[in-house]
Amino acid sequence: MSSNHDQTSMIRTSKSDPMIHRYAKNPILTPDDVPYPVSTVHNAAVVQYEGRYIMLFRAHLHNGRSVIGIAESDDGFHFSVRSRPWLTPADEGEFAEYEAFGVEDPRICRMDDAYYITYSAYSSHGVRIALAKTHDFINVERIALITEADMRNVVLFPRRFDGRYVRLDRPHGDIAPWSIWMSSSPDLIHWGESRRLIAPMPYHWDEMKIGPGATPFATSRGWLSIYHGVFETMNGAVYRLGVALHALDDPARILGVADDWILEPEAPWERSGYVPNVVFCCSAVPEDDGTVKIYWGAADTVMCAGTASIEALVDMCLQRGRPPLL
Ligand code: M1P
Repeated sequence: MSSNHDQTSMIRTSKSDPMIHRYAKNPILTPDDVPYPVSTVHNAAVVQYEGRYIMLFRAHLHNGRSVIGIAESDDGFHFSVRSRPWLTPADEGEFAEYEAFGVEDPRICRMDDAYYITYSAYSSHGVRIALAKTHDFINVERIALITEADMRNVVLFPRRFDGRYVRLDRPHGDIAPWSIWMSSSPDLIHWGESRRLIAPMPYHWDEMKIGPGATPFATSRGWLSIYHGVFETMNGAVYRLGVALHALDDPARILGVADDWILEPEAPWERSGYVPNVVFCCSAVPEDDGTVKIYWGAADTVMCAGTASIEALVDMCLQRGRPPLL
């Protein structure tokens, strides 16, 4: 990682040259597109499946609790929503106890022929992360609750390292700032070897907390990981997106964390809604043409999309980096 913290070494030269080019017809999905009553559509995971795009999105029901809906698309921008939610709180067994208040913020990771979903399970006991699996986006099998309370924002790496699965996670804590951690597992169920990887930077755009966002994807120069960072203002918190690069052979080795954010709330539907001033990412889909489609929930109310150059994001991490830990 470059140690150069020089404010003049900007990669971007103007606001008309953004890192993420917003899709012209944002928002791509709103509550009006859902054929059952919801008040929000946000924090969605998108993956390619059998030549199409599948989206799992979080939606608030009119009782204030969240379910996970499903939508499909040919081009990654125009989605149609299936008639029923895809994952609702379990009604029996261990999951029922821990999902009683809702299921939220899915992330999808393809490994071999399976698609693994990590999602937040809310209950009076706090928020835990649950792991589920699907092969066809019709049937879903819950596997395990893979964290204690309180944990959010768990993303899996899509391969094993020295035989172990690896994830990024984000514990809550009253003493330490809310940082991005890494844990590993022999079986996706039992996790350990936890260590802190990236911390919020004081008086920076992410000084209050950060959290893993999209499932990391491999580039020729490392794993790209898009995350969110939060800054507390006198007018409430502002959620922005940042990017980090992990070594291909060892994701615990951080090659760069971009100093600047890559997206901030600008559009009216990002600045105003259920929770104002939020862009929150749960997925990024790399394409064969060197771009990546990035998806974000806007103001916890609607879904938006944009595209970015993968090389430009990698350059940003390597050429305009900041220390991952202070
Ligand atoms: O309202 C913004 C986000 O707040 C929480 O995220 P985090 O704990 O990472 O700050 C979650 O409730 C998330 O769903 C929500 O979008």
